[in-house]
Amino acid sequence: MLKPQAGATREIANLDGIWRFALDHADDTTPWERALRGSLDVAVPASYNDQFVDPAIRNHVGWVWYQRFVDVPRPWVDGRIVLRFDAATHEGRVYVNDTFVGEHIGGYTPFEFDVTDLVEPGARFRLTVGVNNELTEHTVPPGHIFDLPDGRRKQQYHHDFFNYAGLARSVSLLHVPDLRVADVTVVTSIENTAGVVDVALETTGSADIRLVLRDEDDAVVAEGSGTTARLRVPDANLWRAGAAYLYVLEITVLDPAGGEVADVYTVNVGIRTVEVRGTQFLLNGEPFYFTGFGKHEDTAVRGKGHDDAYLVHDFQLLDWIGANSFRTSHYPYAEEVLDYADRHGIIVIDETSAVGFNLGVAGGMTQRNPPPTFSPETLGEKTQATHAQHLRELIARDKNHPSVVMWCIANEPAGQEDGAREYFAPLTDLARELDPTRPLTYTAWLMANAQNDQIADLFDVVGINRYFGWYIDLADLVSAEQKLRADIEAWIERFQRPVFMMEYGADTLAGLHAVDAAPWSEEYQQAYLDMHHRVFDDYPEFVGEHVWNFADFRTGAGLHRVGGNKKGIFTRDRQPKAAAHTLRARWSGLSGRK
Ligand code: GCB
Repeated sequence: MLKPQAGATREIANLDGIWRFALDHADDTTPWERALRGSLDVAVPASYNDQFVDPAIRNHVGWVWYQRFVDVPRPWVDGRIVLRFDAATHEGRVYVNDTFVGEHIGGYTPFEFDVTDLVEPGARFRLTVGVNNELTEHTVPPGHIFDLPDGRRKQQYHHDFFNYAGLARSVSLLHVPDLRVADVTVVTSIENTAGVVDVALETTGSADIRLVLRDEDDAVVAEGSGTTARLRVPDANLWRAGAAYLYVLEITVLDPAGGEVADVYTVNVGIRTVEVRGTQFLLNGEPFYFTGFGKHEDTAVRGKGHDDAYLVHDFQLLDWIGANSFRTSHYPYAEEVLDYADRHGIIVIDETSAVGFNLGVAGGMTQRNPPPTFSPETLGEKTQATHAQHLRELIARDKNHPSVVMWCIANEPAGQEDGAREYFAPLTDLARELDPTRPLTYTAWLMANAQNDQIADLFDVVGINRYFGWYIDLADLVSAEQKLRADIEAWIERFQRPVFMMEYGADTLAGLHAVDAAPWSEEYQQAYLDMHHRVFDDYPEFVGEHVWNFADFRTGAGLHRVGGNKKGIFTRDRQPKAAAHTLRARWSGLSGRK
């Protein structure tokens, strides 16, 4: 799905701002038919939970309602009018005045509806959006809802971050031409010093196509025509980590009858290649070593709301600390983040929202006698179909970003359990069919090891999340180091492919110091990281280190969660803990590890 764009043939009316807000009421089954009850207002984009002080709102399980009036610009008489939601977490239902327009399931990918026939240029309409945050056995991520005897409903889930919900990304009304670009796929390759840009286009009707590729100085470097074309850039500037170079592909759609310009759409193109060969991860044919973090979209008050200032600041911190990459744990991030990564040469591992696929874990703790994760009654065909749909939407949205070098299909599934292979094999097949150009990975949890894992060979890169020295061998880094080495060696030996530490970290309370480096102190986090780095450096098959987490973040309630997860290298308000300096010293000198 194309990102909205304003230009010669397209316009955007941004609908962010203050909307009316209400929780769902059992005695009002058609809230979209009139002004929402009550006096609550809410900011968009932002999760709704922490904007209010009422726990009944913060912990609400079910539907909430957003509403505002929208003025349709008078000049929008020709063409189509489209309502676009960058995301509604986890499910959205949209009404224009009294009419139901459509719904979308999946909390982190965009959706849109053509409302041309329902609205009138020059007039206003009432836009009501229902958003549901329920997680069940069939949603991705999964969860379970308990009906308590007193009538309350409680949401349980298996992942370790707060179930923020609402309209956390932008909403807009688009004006697009009838005859337009519907989709575009750009794949790049390198031939000696030339860049090759393969373009495949879909349009809404038959059209003549003109393609122009410009460099950063706006000079034309290649031209072409037709819905599939190969453009060649002699002496191309490659897109590299830390040194992004973006060409701009301008697609002009011409009306075949009169030759008039119907639509113009542009795409940023980074010429680069990605490949896994043996135990190496190659970027532009050269071994690449990832340094960085698993991140979250998480800030105070906004929850998962996208915020441009935090975006800029977080990338500044990545640069300051010497990180070259991050993983969009544990869901697709706002598209603005990927655009920014494209422009600044930060590498992204793009993850689906398949997290908590492990019924043996709840609230971050292992459960006794859990049910099987993969079975017809638990995560079965229905969940798999939803997962496949999420994967399609993720790849459709992000396929053209040069910063995205790998798809992460799931975080910490129960890969050691029976049924895991049957569940994942069709999904890895699907991902390869949708995008044959990018490697695949997933992250293995601590209890899935090289001996019992049933799925790692379906992927190109073995991603492991390891907490030796934290959940295992707390305060005993000597034993932790022995176990870590044994674990890594076993993965390498069995799978003979690149191994990537996707998560390692220790909860740390900023300001807590201990001369004996006791757990939770800043000294322990430093010692823990030092031990890991000593180990990583001994294995040439190791291709990356992503510390868990970039910053402290909010979680559900848990005995071991003191004001959230504190494994951040930065606090939630982005101040460095001592370990930030440890990483900065290491990563600044690491560029030439291989
Ligand atoms: C993990 C999860 C991550 C948690 C982390 C932790 O393995 O992938 O979502 O937050 O551990 O801190 O326990």
